[in-house]
Amino acid sequence: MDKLAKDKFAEQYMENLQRITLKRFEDTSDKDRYDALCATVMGLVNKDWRETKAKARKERKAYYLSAEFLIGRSLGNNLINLGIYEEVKDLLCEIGIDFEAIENYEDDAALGNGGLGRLAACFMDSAASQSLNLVGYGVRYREGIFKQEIEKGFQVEHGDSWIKDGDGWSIRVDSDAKIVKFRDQQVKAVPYDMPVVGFENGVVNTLRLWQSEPFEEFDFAKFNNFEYDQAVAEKNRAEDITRVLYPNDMQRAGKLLRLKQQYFFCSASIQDMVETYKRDFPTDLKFEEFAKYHVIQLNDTHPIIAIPELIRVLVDENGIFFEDAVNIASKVFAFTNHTVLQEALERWSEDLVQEVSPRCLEIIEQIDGKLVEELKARGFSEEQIKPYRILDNNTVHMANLAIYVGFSVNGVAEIHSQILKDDTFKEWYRINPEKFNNKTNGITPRRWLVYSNRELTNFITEKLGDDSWKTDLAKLKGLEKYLDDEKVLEELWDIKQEKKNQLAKYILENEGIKINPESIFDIQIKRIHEYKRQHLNILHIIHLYHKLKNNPDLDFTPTTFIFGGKAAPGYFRAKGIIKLANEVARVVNNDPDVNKKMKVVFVENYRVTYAEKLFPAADVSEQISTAGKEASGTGNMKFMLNGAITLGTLDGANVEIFAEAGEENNYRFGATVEELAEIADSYNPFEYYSKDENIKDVVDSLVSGEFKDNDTYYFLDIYNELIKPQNGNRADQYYLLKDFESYRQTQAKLNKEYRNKLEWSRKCLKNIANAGFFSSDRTIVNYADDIWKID
Ligand code: T68
Repeated sequence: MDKLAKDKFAEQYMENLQRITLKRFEDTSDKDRYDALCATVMGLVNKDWRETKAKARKERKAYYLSAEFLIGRSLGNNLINLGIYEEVKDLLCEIGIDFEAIENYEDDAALGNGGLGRLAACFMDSAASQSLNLVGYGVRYREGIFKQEIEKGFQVEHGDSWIKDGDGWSIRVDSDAKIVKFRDQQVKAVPYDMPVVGFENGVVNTLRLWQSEPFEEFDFAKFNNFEYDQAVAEKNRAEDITRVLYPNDMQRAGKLLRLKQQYFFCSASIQDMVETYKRDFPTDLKFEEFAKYHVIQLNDTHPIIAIPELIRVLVDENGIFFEDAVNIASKVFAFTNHTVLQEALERWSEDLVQEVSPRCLEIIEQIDGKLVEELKARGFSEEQIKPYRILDNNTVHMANLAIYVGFSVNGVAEIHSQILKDDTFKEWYRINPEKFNNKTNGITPRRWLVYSNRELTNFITEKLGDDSWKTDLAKLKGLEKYLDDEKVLEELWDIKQEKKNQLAKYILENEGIKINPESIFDIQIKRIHEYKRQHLNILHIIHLYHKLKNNPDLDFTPTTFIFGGKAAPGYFRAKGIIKLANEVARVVNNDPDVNKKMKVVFVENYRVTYAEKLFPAADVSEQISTAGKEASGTGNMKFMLNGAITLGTLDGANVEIFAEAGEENNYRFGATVEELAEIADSYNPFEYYSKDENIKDVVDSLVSGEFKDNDTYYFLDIYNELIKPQNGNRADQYYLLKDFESYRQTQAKLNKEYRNKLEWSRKCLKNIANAGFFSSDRTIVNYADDIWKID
């Protein structure tokens, strides 16, 4: 910003502040000041936004359909991408405004559960920064993911009405509202557009989130007829559709309202595309050319209902033949899978689809009929056709629908994409190998490094000589020339120490726990799930605790174990894991025999904004899922980019992290996918329990009374799962006991090696230097080149 721009910004800001509040400057609140800043930034991006839109008109575009966008805060990110963060901060400081207080005023836009939703947000940032024509379509939930409170060690959920005081980052576009018709209800879908600011490139793309509203604002006929309750009920029924985000990741909801949400935003988005197409190409409209201008990426199974919806709109509203409509759809849709867990792959009962959109069900039946015919013609028997069926047993298999109609199916890391071909979708791979491809996930370096770790950002820019790495992350490789430079390695260590000091201060303020900033920061932050094995980490902590208790002089580098994450409200065992972490923390932290050497912290309400403080401060990144279960992971990449060492299994993108940075610069442990497949039928966790004293000791501690679960049976449940076969399933579904010893040894090795500061710092640098591949800029360009064919 030059002087002129700065003055203009200041002037605009004061003008906005006055326009919004009618108050004297001294009387304005943090909220007033925050609102004025939003308005000023929105004013600043307005022109680029309009111009980006105008330029993209009549051009081929990609559309990212996602039920979730986990955005977090926008203020800092937008200022960074506009290239004016520091200037604006200084400027506000000059007029006596506490910038940090203003930043903290903003609520997270937490419209997602975890990795899948955050990936969508990173993709939007990267597409804009790479000047790609990508439009995001999603749902404007009034309540995002619940706020987590920890009470007596238990998770308690609270509502997250993030827009109750307004939303400075959206523009409501009434003129683009759509009508969405359900079998028994019509609602208005009103778009709220959010600007997606590219990094210092003048591009501003659009994220369009739909809000459900009553078709008629208020039924006065009913009201006047003394049917007041019913008039209100109708309004509520419409608003219910986008009232709240479903908080279960990895578990299909199977609820009518959830399918309604999906159909709601898909129908509105499809109508939007078709209408815009007709407006932009008014003469000799050829729908055969629709696919020339549109490609739609389906983020998991949630938006797959968009396929029959597009066909419905083409056939019923535009007079296209069914066959032609399917043909168009087959060139438009591409599908991304994010999990191999069967319980997450969506299947809807026919009744539910019928209740939401009878016409879509009819179209699905027709598509299924076409599929069966084709396979029969290829000589498939009834039995052989079964796994392909879109409609089977009165159930609609969403993934099958997308794979059959779509032209592309991708997994999100190499190993995951391989498992899709070998296992999850092996039948499809046999007949359509050409549809299958991999797109390894990535993260945006702007939010996850430039914004959240300014110290490391400055270090990198200084060492590389310029800051072009911010949009070309492969350039980090240039840092390798400092691998043997002791001064630089010490500098890097000091930066990590500074971030750890900052986190320690924040944790003291927010969790009331004092931690030693010089200890190893060992961090596991992600949704709580058995397959992610937070309880493996906890069992190992119990093991260490017992060891230290027995031998206070044990040679052990002091370590702080940090956890964060939410459990789905209905997931009993995940909630038990949270209670266990908190209970172990209580016991350990209050034990003067050990608490100089180890501490355990479960941070409350882990979210994007907390993550921004945690990743930069980590020494050890816990990525310990059962091999074959974590599709990719993206937290692993955020840790790596911020100079943490991965302690992980050969799972998801860990495999690629080890390959890029070198296994010798990380800590790999545990069984591989192949090893687990081999023992799947013979594995007996009880043997591990009875033969390994360490294992027996920690497993027994779950029920010995040492840790108290307030008679909830949470700990007994975990104990049982580990060693008692249950309803036909063997115990220890996720191979904790199998991997325990390997994990213990690797932890011990790491704990020792941390003391060699230079060697450790060298590993950190090696990881940072090789994190370039994990930029979502690379990922999004891969999508654009291979799948979307947009430049
Ligand atoms: C995650 N999936 C994968 N799902 O678990 C993770 N599910 O390995 C991967 O890195 C990430 O996707 C991005 O590809 C999820 O986060 C959900 O959040 C989810 C939400 C609703 C329903 C099902």
